[in-house]
Amino acid sequence: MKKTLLALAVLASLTTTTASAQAGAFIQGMPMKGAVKVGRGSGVVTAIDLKAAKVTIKHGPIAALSWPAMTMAFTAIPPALLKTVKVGQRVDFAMRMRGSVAEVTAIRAR
Ligand SMILES: [Cu+2]
Repeated sequence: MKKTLLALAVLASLTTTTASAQAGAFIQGMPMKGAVKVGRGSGVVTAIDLKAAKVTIKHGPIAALSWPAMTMAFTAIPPALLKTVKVGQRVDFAMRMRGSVAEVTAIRAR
């Protein structure tokens, strides 16, 4: 939790005034129960489930979360993100772990 707050504080301090206000709202919107960790990764999309709003990515290591390379499913927030990528594409993405739920919050083809 300490690490998360520090990461969010750093994030907020790096943004402009407007973005900083948005980051504040983002933080306030987070449930206080369970740690939220944010990170960035890249990999290849191996599956997209529009109905479940999930994307499976074979991703490389994600340093911010001390994750090794793996293949896993993320929930897309918002689900419309999934309309911008296709199976087989190499992508860069931003993600967060909210408790045990992995979410992709931005994704784009490389
Ligand atoms: Cu993973």
